[in-house]
Amino acid sequence: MKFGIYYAYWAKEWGGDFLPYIEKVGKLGFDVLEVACGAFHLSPDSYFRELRAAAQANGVILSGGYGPRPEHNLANPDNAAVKEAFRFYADVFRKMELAGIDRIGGALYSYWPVDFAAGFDKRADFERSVKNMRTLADLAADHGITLCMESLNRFEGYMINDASEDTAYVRAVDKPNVKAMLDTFHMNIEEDSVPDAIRSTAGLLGHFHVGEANRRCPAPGGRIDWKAVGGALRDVGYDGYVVMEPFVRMGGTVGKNVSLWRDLSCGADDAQLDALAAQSVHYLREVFAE
Ligand SMILES: [Mn+2]
Repeated sequence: MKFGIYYAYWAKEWGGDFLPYIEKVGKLGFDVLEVACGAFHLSPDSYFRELRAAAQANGVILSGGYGPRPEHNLANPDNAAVKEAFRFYADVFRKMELAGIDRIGGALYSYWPVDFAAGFDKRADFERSVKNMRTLADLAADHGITLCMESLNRFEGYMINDASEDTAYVRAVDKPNVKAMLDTFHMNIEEDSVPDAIRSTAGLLGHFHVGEANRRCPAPGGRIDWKAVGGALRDVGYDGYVVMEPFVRMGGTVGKNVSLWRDLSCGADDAQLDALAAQSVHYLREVFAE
């Protein structure tokens, strides 16, 4: 297993320049930097070659995340809109390959955050999403990319809320580069047993996010049993990435999208945030090896 962190720990807006984070996370003890792919269309090809070179120079692996905007919702009954979404994703995948990124995770099967007031038809959306995901999987395969379907809690999504819905979706799509993805923050809300949920994804798990119940960095003394999480990942032979996705600072679109209305960083400055992340990855490596 490789250990990573999502750049948005330090950011208030999605996108931006990921280059400075590559060296930073390497120095903090991470193997992987996860970046947001939703704004890839705004940067030229040369930028993604720079990302690849910087990652190689620092011994850091890059992974991708995306919470699709409504116009990229694969469950949309409007076929013309879905066709536009395929065009958007094709450009993202090509740039991911330039940057050396071989996997992307998130609610790629739907959109995020969901506007529940708009209403939805879960069954019909599932069927359209599965059909369109098969096409998206082929587009991704052209660039050697795996798509990871992140199970989200009920307050952020409706199509895949737990590991059983996740594996059902992945089996329905039935493409080798479409995998399940779990996040301990969401699992803490939805699963009867976090370790059993992980074990139920054996052979299908493509990506894994970690965070405390309140999305702080994993640490001893919290409500997630990290030893049990690591044990379950080992039970299923998981050899992918474990990426922490802490959100502790309010503000901006990031703070709004993750519903952060209080300062969970306790007023930490940048140096203190760095130190917390470094302690956390050190702890995870130790407890997952037990
Ligand atoms: Mn996540």
